[in-house]
Amino acid sequence: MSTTGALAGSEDFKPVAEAVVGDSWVDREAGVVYAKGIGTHANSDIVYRLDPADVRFSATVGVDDFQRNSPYSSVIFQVEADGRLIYEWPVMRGDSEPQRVDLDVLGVQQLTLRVTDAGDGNNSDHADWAAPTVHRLP
Ligand SMILES: [Ca+2]
Repeated sequence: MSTTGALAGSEDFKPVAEAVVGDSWVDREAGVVYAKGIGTHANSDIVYRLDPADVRFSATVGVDDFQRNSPYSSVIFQVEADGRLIYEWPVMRGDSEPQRVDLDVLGVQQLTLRVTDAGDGNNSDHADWAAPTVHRLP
C-alpha cells in the first residue's frame, strides 16, 4: 500500500508522507527494520477504496523511533471499515511496544487508517503504519 493509492489523506501537522528506507522505524530496538510504511503525524486520516477481492489488512503500528525518548508522544491508532470502528489500540507512547494489526476486511469498501492525538495535543505524535498490506484473493 502507498499513500498514492489513497482516496484521501489529511494530517494536522504536515502532508501525509511516504516513509522511506532508512527512515526511523517503530521497532529498531527489536532489530526489525521495515522497508515500507506510512509515516504520519497525528491527527491523520488515510482513506483507501478496497477491492471486493480484498480479504485482510495487516500492518505493525507504533510511535516512530525518532520519538523513542520523547515524553510527549501519545497517539491512538484506529481502523474504520465503512465508518465502523474495527480496531483501536490504547494510547501508545514513544517507548510502547509496536503492535501487529491483522483485520478481516472482506466486503469492506472504504478503509480508514486513523491516528488521533490521544486527546492531549499532537506534540511529538509521529506515528507509523509499518508494512501496511492489503491481502487480496488470487
Ligand atoms: Ca498526543
